Amino acid sequence: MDKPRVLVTRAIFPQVIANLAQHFEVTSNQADELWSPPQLIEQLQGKQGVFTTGSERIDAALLAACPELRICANMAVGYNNFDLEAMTAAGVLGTNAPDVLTETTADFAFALLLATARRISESEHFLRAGQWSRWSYDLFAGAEVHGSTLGILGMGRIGQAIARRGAHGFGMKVIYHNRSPLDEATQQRCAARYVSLQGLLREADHLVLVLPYSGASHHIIGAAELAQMKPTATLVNIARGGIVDDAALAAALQNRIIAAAGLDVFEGEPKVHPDLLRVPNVVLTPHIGSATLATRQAMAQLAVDNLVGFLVHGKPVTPLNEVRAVPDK
Ligand code: 8YV
Repeated sequence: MDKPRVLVTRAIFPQVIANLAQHFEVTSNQADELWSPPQLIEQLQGKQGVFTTGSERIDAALLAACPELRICANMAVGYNNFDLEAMTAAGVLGTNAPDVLTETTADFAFALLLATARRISESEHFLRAGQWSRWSYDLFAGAEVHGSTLGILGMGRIGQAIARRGAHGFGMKVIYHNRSPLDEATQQRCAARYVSLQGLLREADHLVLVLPYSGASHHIIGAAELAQMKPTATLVNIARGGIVDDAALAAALQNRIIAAAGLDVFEGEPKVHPDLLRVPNVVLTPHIGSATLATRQAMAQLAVDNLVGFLVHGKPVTPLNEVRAVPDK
């Protein structure tokens, strides 16, 4: 029997291609060309599976043009690039890559929080520019992290891992808002208290955004929400661009409505709102929250395991929707 055919949309660890090649006829993109939607459709012709990153949009138009496609395996925990409803309707499975990146991403949230609160990027730019001539009592004086109030919007696995670091590592008071409160045992493990969104905005010294992007979370932090935060507060977004209204945030940073922000994700990335590039009190990183080699390897391997699990054994590891297993289709 012919091997199923799988497309890998972006450059990836050579070992991943080798692992896939044991089970599939693989078309890879090790040249890392950026394909337009029509180019992606063209590449997908005759393929049963696709290894995607968070950047490729899988929607009804693509699915209609790729009738042989059975599974899209995302090398990302977030899957807002998938129209899951359209995928289910088309009988196409979606899988994501949860758990393997939780602790690494929570580490990064703290790195960004600390860099933002303690003004690390801003002060390094100052030093590199040769502007450091003497010590002074308030030189890059920032906000306290230990003992402060950590607010978390979105209390899934990564939010909880951030809460544990804040409460047990930095002695922070942790408050959170989520669609629904956590069960009592989980809440205790995180030493976290559920509050309303308004309470979160008003009480947090450092607010970290870790919620999935959807129509409901689009611009959930805009000018009105920023105005409710403390003028000394910092905002950290490691979730998705579009959750924050970047233009409103740049204005709030410029006008010192809040003290500082740390952003790993942007609306329309890799483009960054030009006003954010102009304000000094923001730390900007290029979507590297999960970027350690070990974690990226684990995420990629989970996508491989999902492709093999589904297309070869009829049983994916981390499915997002329910579709009939391949042999029955
Ligand atoms: C990925 C992420 O690096 O997992 C996610 O949801 O945002 C990142 O860890 C990115 O989506 C590329 O796949």
